[in-house]
Amino acid sequence: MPRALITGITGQDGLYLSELLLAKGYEVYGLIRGQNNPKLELVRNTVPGVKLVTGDLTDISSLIRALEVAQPDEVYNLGAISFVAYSWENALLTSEVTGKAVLNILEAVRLYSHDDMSKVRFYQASSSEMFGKVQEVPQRENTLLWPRSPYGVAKVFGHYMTINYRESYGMHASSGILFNHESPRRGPEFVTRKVSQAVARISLGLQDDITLGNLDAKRDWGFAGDYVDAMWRMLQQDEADDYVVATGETHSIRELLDIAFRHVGIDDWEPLVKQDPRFMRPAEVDLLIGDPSKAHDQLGWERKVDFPGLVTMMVENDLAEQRALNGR
Ligand code: NDP
Ligand code: GDR
Repeated sequence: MPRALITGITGQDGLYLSELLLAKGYEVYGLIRGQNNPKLELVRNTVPGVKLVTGDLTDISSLIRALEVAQPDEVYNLGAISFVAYSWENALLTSEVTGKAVLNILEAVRLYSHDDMSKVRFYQASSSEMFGKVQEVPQRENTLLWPRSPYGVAKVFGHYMTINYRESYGMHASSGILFNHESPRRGPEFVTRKVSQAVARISLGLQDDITLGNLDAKRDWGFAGDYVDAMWRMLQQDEADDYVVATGETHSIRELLDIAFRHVGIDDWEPLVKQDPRFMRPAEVDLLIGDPSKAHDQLGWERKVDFPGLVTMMVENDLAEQRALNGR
């Protein structure tokens, strides 16, 4: 039975990846931080087969201990401070957790493996946020990186450190440059979930309007359930490498609003959307669109859910959730 250790087990991707690996017959361990993590019950209820081990990415001794407990064949490093807007207000913390801690886990894997680099395969959750200021459209594995947020800069560090461990020590370390991926499990701070929750509540008469920031930014949005499959495929290759995972389509926040509101029968939605500079970013990533050709050709990866399918899935989920919460 193959064994995997996942950091970021309480997050959106941690849950989907756990489900995928459990279904494939893996013994799955999840790193969980804090003495009383509020998401512990969520993990236990959603993926009861996962074994939990405490640890924090900023504490290398806890990572070595987690590796000794899990004895994994594969390590998926999904843990991070992942909210871009938060990263300006907490830049040093983001650098520690999203950036420097990647080195902690790479080093922990190296020490645990006693330089036997066939022992563990490693996945790093890199991000399209590393592309930042548009240099090339669509963005590919070798597009120049020009990050526009402390989060993006931290991810660049983790990305190159992963490449460096592959080149320096021969570690089977792959970096997935994943474009935005969403789901009903997305945190409510991210724009897709903020919109799907608000649209559900507005249509049920529980909320009057929604306040957002920049409506013109464009993102290449896919479904998280499809994207974790690409992570797994990367670690099944003979050689480690870096891959862009994206849909190859881009949509603005306005298009997201249009599909979500129309799904609940509201065509004239503009009066319901307010803008507030509070939700604008000091530096914006205006346009993201990825070229997933390499992942298609070498990993045989395909996305299954398209953009309208994703938005309606999220709105339907929030309608059901809000009805249950509010007895409607
Ligand atoms: P989430 O924000 O949903 O989950 C982040 C996870 O990181 C949580 O489980 C959180 O645990 C954990 N974490 C935070 N700080 C620490 C720490 N100090 N030690 C250990 N764990 C910690 O993110 P997603 O699931 O959406 O994303 C997974 C990864 O992929 C992240 O690295 C993200 O940056 C990256 N990524 C995501 C994309 C997306 O569109 N979703 C696109 C590209 C990259 P806790 O509950 O304890 O806070
Ligand atoms: P992003 O996702 O920054 O791309 O990072 P987010 O959903 O936060 O923002 C997407 C775009 O929407 C604009 N926007 C708003 N965003 C939020 N959160 N709230 C608002 O009210 C709002 N109004 C407009 C933003 O300005 C931005 O342009 C996500 C995270 O999952 C990262 O961890 C991951 O690396 C990248 O995707 C790829």
